[in-house]
Amino acid sequence: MSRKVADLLWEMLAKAGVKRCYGIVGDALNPVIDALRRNGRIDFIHVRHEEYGVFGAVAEAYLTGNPVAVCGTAGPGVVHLFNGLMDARKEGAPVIAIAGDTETNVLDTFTLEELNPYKFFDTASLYTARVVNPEQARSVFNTAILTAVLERGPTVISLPGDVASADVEVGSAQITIPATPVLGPTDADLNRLVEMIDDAKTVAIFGGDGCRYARDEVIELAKRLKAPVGYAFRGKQWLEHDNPNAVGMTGLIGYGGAYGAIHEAELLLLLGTDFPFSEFLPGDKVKKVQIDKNPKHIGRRTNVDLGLVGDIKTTLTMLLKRVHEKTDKRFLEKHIAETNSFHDLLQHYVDKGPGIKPIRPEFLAKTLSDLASDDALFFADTGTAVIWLARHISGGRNRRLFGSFSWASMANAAPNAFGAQLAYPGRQTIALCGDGGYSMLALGDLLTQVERRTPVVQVILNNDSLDFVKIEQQEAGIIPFGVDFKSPNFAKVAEAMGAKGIRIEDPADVREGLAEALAHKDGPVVVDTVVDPFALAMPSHVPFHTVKGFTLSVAKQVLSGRMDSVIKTMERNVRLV
Ligand SMILES: Cc1ncc(C[n+]2csc(CCOP(=O)(O)OP(=O)(O)O)c2C)c(N)n1
Repeated sequence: MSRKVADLLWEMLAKAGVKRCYGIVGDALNPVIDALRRNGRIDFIHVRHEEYGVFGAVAEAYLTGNPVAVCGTAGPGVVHLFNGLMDARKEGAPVIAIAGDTETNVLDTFTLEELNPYKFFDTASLYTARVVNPEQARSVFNTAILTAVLERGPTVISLPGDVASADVEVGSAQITIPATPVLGPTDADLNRLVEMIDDAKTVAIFGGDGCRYARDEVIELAKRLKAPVGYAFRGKQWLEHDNPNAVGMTGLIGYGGAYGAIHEAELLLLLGTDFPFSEFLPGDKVKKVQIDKNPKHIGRRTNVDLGLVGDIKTTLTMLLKRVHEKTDKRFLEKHIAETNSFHDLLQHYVDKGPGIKPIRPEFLAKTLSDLASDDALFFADTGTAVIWLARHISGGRNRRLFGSFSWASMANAAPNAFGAQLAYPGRQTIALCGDGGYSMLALGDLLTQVERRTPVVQVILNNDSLDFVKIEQQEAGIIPFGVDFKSPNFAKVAEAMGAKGIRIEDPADVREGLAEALAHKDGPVVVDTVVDPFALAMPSHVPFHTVKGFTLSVAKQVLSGRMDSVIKTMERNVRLV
């Protein structure tokens, strides 16, 4: 049967489970979008910036597990997809990009908007194809879809307009997606692991996103081994809530007893994590076993004594049948106590929050967590928002916490929440945004949210600065520079754009303002909260170079006449208030 290449594309994508395509149309994409309209099964989400669309798609694809399409037209439109596709790659989200391309009769002539897709997407995409002949189409679409779904990441189909509108002969637009294979370790490695566990007096666990489907198994293993469980940011939502052995996170935004537990254990089990901050992982004093379904993760961040390639659920299910229970609880109790005392410390600015102006972000985040529903979806911008999310937003069996955790792009939270709201209409979707991030990318597409009346709650930490970088600069021992700016009253801007706007300047209004925002169901709401720009967030374990950096920065600030900001940083962080 004959059909246009672009018709075949949407038929196959729809059969593969794609429900939405986010993007902006234009020249090369016009025949593609015309076919999408004819197809009628895929919702086209016209965004104001392609990158916003990809961040929306990443959240949808990550949360649902289904492939999601994005599109941008030849040259500049395609370039705008890139940052989001990097995010999809790092977060493991099946996103399929349809990149408009110049007509085949002018390829490689340096014509207007021409871009070599192979070179350009090389770093981001798991598979990039340029369709220059309709005969390629079925095979290319099949490979792009299967690679995205089974290898969990972005793929790119570069499609010149003339090929998109050409006829193609195919039997049917069938696409068959096999289930992801389940990997398990060998018996020999499993036996070795059991021996190592038996030989160790104390065991700690550190988990990441690979524990997504293995929460119950990890908790059971920890219970049997009396092992404290720490986690990377991507493991927090699976391993923290309702887990009596949870000891928090390590790393730059760490809290609780995780750092101590993984450094003092005789044996550390690294489960489904590619945690990138090697300096927060123990050295050779601690024996380490890493289990991951991706063989490339084994030993990448730290030396390991044993590596097992396997999916965490499958491997732990096998392990639980062989492992011997430990009885000594002292190690676990020590690190739980440490975690509890750190929680008391974290609670300080939450408890004092109602009386402190400008608003403490700790108090804001905790109040938000308390008021949100049990199945809320939370997203945090890269910036201080991730710190407050990690420390003060509680997870739960049905809650989800997501961000640009591995790629760490700014401005992800609002588009993430938008994509999540489209995928789960009516469910509370909450974005904790930086004012830098919000004005970078989110503001224009607030109009998209207004048009779609998506009830996304966007809470902006309005601190007139790139605060996270300000903290980084101080840690590095330099005087903060290039990090201050003036933010508008975002609530007024939002109102002018047709959204609901709430401005909160007084801590006494935090609870009521957030409750009003969460209750608003008729479209987007922007909560502009004026927060303390001097609130510091130190990790539970502060490396020596951080202490040194802060001291140096403070000295330099004093010497360069910035005593006022030094005093404010001190008085707002040493619990004088
Ligand atoms: C696209 C991009 N540009 C720059 C950075 C570096 N960066 C990381 S956090 C941050 C500051 C974010 O500021 P803001 O959104 O205002 O949040 P805050 O930290 O003030 O809460 C910057 C510039 C980045 N991660 N991504």
